[in-house]
Formats: sequence, C-alpha cells, structure tokens
Amino acid sequence: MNIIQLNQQNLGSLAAQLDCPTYERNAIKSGIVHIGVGGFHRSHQAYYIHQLLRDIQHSDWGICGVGLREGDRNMATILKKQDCLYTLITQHPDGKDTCEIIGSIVDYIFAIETPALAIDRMAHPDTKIVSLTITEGGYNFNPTTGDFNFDNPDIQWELQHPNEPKTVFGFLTAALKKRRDQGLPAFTILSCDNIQHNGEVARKMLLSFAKQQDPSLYNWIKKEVRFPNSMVDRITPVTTKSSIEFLKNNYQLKDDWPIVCEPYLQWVIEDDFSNGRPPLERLGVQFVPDVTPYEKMKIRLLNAGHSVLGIPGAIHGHTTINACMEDNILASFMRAFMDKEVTPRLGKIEGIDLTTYKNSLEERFANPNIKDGVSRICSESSAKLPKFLIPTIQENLVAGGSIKYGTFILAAWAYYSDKGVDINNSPIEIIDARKEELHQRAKQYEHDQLSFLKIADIFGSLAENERFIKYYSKMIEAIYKEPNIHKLMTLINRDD
Ligand code: CS2
Repeated sequence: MNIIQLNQQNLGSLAAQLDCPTYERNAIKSGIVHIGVGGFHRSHQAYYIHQLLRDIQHSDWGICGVGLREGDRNMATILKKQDCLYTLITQHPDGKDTCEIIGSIVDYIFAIETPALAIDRMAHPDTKIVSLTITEGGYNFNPTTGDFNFDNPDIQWELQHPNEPKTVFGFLTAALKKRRDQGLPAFTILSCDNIQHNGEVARKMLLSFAKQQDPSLYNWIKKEVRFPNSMVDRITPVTTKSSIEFLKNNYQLKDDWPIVCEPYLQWVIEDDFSNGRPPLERLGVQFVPDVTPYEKMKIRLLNAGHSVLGIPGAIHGHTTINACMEDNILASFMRAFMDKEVTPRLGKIEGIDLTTYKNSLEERFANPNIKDGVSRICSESSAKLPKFLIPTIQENLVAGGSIKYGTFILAAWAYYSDKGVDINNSPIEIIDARKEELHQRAKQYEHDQLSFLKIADIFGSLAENERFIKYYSKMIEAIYKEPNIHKLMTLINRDD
C-alpha cells in the first residue's frame, strides 16, 4: 500500500479521493491570528474559514495559528510537516463519515521559540482579528472575585519584562503597543472559549494587566480594541490513534493529527469589530447585538450537561458520553437537571424553543460514532464547574429553586477526586491542573465532611449556605456509604 503524506505538494494526488482545498493557499493573507490551535479551533473556526475561502473566495481572511505553551510543541511539529493541512472527519449518528482536508490555517508560529515573530505577525497590517481558544483556565482570573490573578509568576515576569512575553496577555499588549506606535488600527480580540461573556472577560483581564504594565497603552486599548462576545459550539473529541489508522486504511493518507467532530456546528457573535470582519453570515454564523442569552443557554445546558453525565459516569465505569446516554438512569438524571434546575433560570430566549434545544442536545450526546471520552469531559473540572454548573446552584439558592441534581454532582466530584477509581476499582484517568489539591481536600472527608467545598475560588460561599450544606451532606454521606450511582440517582429522582 502506497501511503501518501499529507502536505501541500501531495494535494494533487489526494484530490482524486478526498475533498481538498481548491483555493490558492499561497495567495491568502492571514487576516486572523489565532492563539490556541487545538482540536476545537480546527473543527470550528478554521472550518468556517475554510468554507469562506472555498465558497466565497475571500483571500484576506486566512488564519495564522500561534502556540504559546510548551504543550503546543507537538502540534507545531506536525502542522509544520503537513504545511498546516489536516483532515476533518465528521461522524454522523447513522455511521456515515465525511472527510475533508482543511487548508484555512496557512501558517503557524510556535511562539516559545520565536516570540518576536508572533508579536510581529499580530502587529502586521494584514492582521485584523486575534482570536482565542485558551480554555476556561487561560483567562487567569479568580472565579469567585472575577479579578485578574496577579500572583501568577508568569504575569509578574511579564510586568517586569514587557519585551519577553509568556502569556496571552503579554503577547497581546506587546503587539498592540507596536500597532499603536506604528499608527495602525487595533485588531479585534475575539474570544471563542466557553465562558459566559467571554469577550467582556477577555477585555477586563487584558485591561487589568495593561493598566499595571503601561497606563498609556491601557488607555489606547480601552478606546480602540473591541472584544465581541461569542457563543461557539461543536463537539470535538480528543483525536485517537484509531482515526489516524482509519485514514491510512481507507484513504492511504498519513495525517498525524486529524480532527473528529459531530455534524452540528454553531457560532453566534456580537457584531462589534475594531477593524473589519469576514462575511461569516454567508456561512450561517449568526451576528446578534447581544449574545448573553445564547451563551448562557449553551454553557448551562450543554457544557454543564456534559459534566452531569461525565462525573457520575466515570464513577460508574462508563468511558464515553454516548455510553452514559445509553444508560437510561444517567440520561434521565441529566434531563431532569436540565428541566428542573437550569431551564427555570434561563428565562425566555428570543427565537429559541428550549425543549427542542434540549432534545437536540440529547441526540448529539447520544451520537454513537463520536465516542467523546468521559476523561475529556471531566478534564479541568476545577476550571469548568465554576462556570458551567455552580452558578446554576447559586441562582437556585437565591430563587428557592431545586438544587438536588447539581448538588449531587458536586458530591460525586468530591468522591471521584478522593478515590480516583470507579465502582469496579479500575483507576479513573483524572486530568486537572489542580488534581493534587482537589485530592488532598477531598480525602479529608472523614474529618471534615465539607472540606472539599472549602476551596473558596471554586465554590465561593456555598459551604456557608445552610440549605445547600444540608443537601450536600446527605448526598456525600450516601455516596461514601455506597457509591452506587444508579441507586442514588433513582432515589434523587424519586424524592420530589
Ligand atoms: C465540553 C465541551 O469540555 C467540555 O466539557 O462540554 O468541550 C463541549 O464539547 C463543547 O463546548 C461543544 O461545543
């Protein structure tokens, strides 16, 4: 079998059996610099831009990817070898798949090795947007106070050495300073992370940093840079070896980092840009004056719904989200959480029927071909739950609404962090920057039932709320006594 390496030169031979970029990639300018090229960026924004280049032939809006973390090294090596090309494998629920080669990332800069190049690219006149997928944790704020975390040693370094940035904040200010000094218009900063008011959060954090670093630049950024909020959506599991093998066996294609995703795709953005934007509305992107209700709906239902399946699912021994959905007890628990605890806090959303939306989430989660790992969903729960789930509990405490489903998930999370094994005693793969701290807190359960909740920047003042504590204690006692997820969920469902 003659295996073909994915790269620009081989596109001609691959085009016979695969959809390949038809546009002249060399002629495309990088109107967008994207920081944080992971699986999600490549299934979502880069795919929209690929369609734009292909169907609307807009050559100003290619993407230059930037990696700021040591963890991006492997991505940098692979993208370089493949001329930034990759395969997108869309997995349909009926078992069909569609494979396309995506060409919208036209360049990639590994900023750890060449920081000046990354700054220059952001400061280049062609760059009109700097977009971000830096994960929930990347915004460097304290979830309880909402304030910028100046204790971060990298931030301290950047304040002393503005020309040697390490974090996104240092790179953005260095590039914006260059633009200002050269009389160039500011770029838009477009956050594509799952954080409510993601643009506002990005703005608040960057301004806090800039104010300390350079007050005159702070004033310029405040006046010139736009930070539209946006809601992004496409389920994108972690790429596994089986997808690499699949391409080899079916298409004789060697792609070291293909991306797998579901067919569903959504992007809602506030139409507020500093320096122009691509005509994405022609590809189905919704531009709205206020994205708040859409992002709240998505984060509180989809992202929290994932955690509500994933954490107890891991304890029960499920490894994928579709397996959790095949388990009726877990699936109906999640639906009850959505109906009884989230929906009452969302209110009415213009143009959206929430029942239809929730039904579609159930179908998407159940897609048997996505095989989205429970370990991905539970990864970085310490950054996700304060944004996805805890606000629903807090709002229900104020409104006198139901809290039992959400509270059970927090008790299950404590148990999961303490034990690290499922009911069959198999180890659970826990991926969390704060894994050790969570474990240390959780394991003090025998001495202090509420110990886990005392991590103030995650749980806020939940541990001081009497109604919450009463329910949490009941739940955590029950789960430590017998971690039988099915039995506990059935009891909670019944206890109305
Ligand atoms: C997931 C998201 O990471 C998670 O916990 O809920 O990655 C989710 O798959 C995406 O936000 C879907 O748009």
